[in-house]
Amino acid sequence: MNKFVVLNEEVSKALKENLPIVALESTIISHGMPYPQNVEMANKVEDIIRQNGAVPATIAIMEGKIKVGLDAEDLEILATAKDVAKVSRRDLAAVLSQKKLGATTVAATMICANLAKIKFFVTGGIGGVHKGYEEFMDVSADLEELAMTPVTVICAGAKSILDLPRTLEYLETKGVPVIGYQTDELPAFYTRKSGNPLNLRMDDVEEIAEFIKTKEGLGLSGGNLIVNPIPLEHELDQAYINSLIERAVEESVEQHVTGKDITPFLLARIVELSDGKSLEANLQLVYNNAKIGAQIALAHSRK
Ligand code: PSU
Ligand code: MN
Repeated sequence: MNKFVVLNEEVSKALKENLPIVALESTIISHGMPYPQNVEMANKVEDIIRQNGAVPATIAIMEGKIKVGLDAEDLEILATAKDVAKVSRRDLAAVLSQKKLGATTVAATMICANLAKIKFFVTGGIGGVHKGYEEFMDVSADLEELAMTPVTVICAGAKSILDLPRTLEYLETKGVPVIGYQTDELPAFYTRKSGNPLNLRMDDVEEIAEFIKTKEGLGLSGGNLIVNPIPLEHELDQAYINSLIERAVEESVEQHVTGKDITPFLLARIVELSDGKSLEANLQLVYNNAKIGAQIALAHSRK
């Protein structure tokens, strides 16, 4: 094992016994949701993964180590501390060497999961190509990571804070399979549809597990993206949420928010503008992803 990686007992035992393991990110806790819903989510998502037959491994940077598998106290710290660094690929070595507290994005969580030999990772949504790309050239490092690192990411698509058609084009160029779970189009996080068709659809977890085994058998590098629509009963109205998103994006431009602060700014603003409705949808889609992600990891481990 890499010398920076520290496993907790549950994850260490699962690795030795070849049990299915599902990684979880910590940026969603520290920078993606307000307290106390963030820590409630972090605990509940782990329980859902256990209930569905896999072992959860939430990942964060603490005291110069990559902690894989956190305890309740770690989760509380990540949920409440004011000085948590948002760690993407660029930031990983610096936050480790300076022994800062860091929450990992999708990109950094994929890197750390791969170092710990974990193949599955559940989250809410990935980063992507931002709106206004022509001017700002803002593309999340999550997309490059999906191109490189052999981890399967289960999410609810990407938010329409992003330029979804360009995000799909980027993933196609980089050779990342994007598989719709029981859907023909890219879900847009708060809504089941986005109007962007996918070329791959799979309707059950066995089929997805078989696909992953096949890709492993080919020795192809890079990750996979499984997009799982938010459950119907929790979906938000498309016109409603998109108008709030547009307003939040306009405010981010007016206030000159840049770089890694853009995504957290937009997420927090959408929660405020929607009076918490977006947060409730966000929680529900993460729980749904945890269920499907654990089932995929379990099906894969049985093959
Ligand atoms: N989208 C969400 N919630 C989140 C994020 C994205 O709906 O918490 C976080 C994830 O950690 C993702 C990161 O990897 O934001 C992307 O940030 P950036 O666009 O700066 O790469
Ligand atoms: Mn960015």
